[in-house]
Amino acid sequence: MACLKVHGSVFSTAVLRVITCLNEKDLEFELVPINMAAKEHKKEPFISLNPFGQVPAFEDGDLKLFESRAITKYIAYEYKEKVTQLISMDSKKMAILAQWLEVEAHQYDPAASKLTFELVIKPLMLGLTSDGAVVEEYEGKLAKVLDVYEARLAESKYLAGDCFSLADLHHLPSINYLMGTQAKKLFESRPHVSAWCTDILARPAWTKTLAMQKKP
Ligand SMILES: N[C@@H](CCC(=O)N[C@@H](CS)C(=O)NCC(=O)O)C(=O)O
Repeated sequence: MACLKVHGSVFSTAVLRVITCLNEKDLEFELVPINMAAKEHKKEPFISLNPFGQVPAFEDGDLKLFESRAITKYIAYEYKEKVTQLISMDSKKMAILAQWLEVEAHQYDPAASKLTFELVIKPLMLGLTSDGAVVEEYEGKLAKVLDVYEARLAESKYLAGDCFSLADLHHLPSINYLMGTQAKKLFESRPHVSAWCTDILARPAWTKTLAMQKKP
C-alpha cells in the first residue's frame, strides 16, 4: 500500500493539480475517493483532514496537508531529486517561479475557476444553465490576464523560464476543462499562449492524470 494518499474526486481541478504533480514525479499513491455528491467532504472522517471541507486532502505518512498548492510545493521539495525538477534551488530563479505561482493563484485562477464552474460544472455536472452575463464578465477578466501571459510567453518558453515548472503545472486542470468550452478562443487567439497550452497539455504526466477520470 502506498504511503502517499490523495483524498478527493478526480473531477476536481484542485485534486487534479496534486495528482499531476505526483505523476510528474512518478510517485505511487493511493487515491481515496470522496463522493462529493453525497457531501462526504463535509463530514467525518474527511473533515478531520481538511476542516474547510474542500478536496483535496493529502497524507505522506504522518504529514497531513490540505490546499492543493501547498501540497504540490511539498511534493516538489520533498521529492526534488526525482524525475522532473518542478522548482529551482537557485534563489533568484525560485523567486521568479514563485512570482508566477502567485500570478496563477491570484490573477489567473479566480477568472478560470469561475468560468470552469459556469461552462463545465453547472451544465455538465449539475444540470444547470450557465449564466451568460457572468461568463462574459469573467471571459473579459481572463482575457486581460492572458494578455500578460502572451507577452511573457513571447520571451520565455514557460512561465518561470526555459523549463516546465510548478508554475505551469498549476494551470493544467482548468486549461483542460476550458479548452472544451467557448472560452478556448481566449487561449487559441494568443499564439504564444496557444503554443504553451499545446505543449503542457501533451505532457505524459497530464495524460496519465486524465486517464484516471476514465476508470470505472
Ligand atoms: N484552495 C483550495 C480550493 C479547493 C477547492 O475549492 N476544492 C473544491 C473542488 S475543486 C471543493 O472541494 N469544492 C466543494 C466545496 O467547496 O464545498 C485548494 O487549492 O485546495
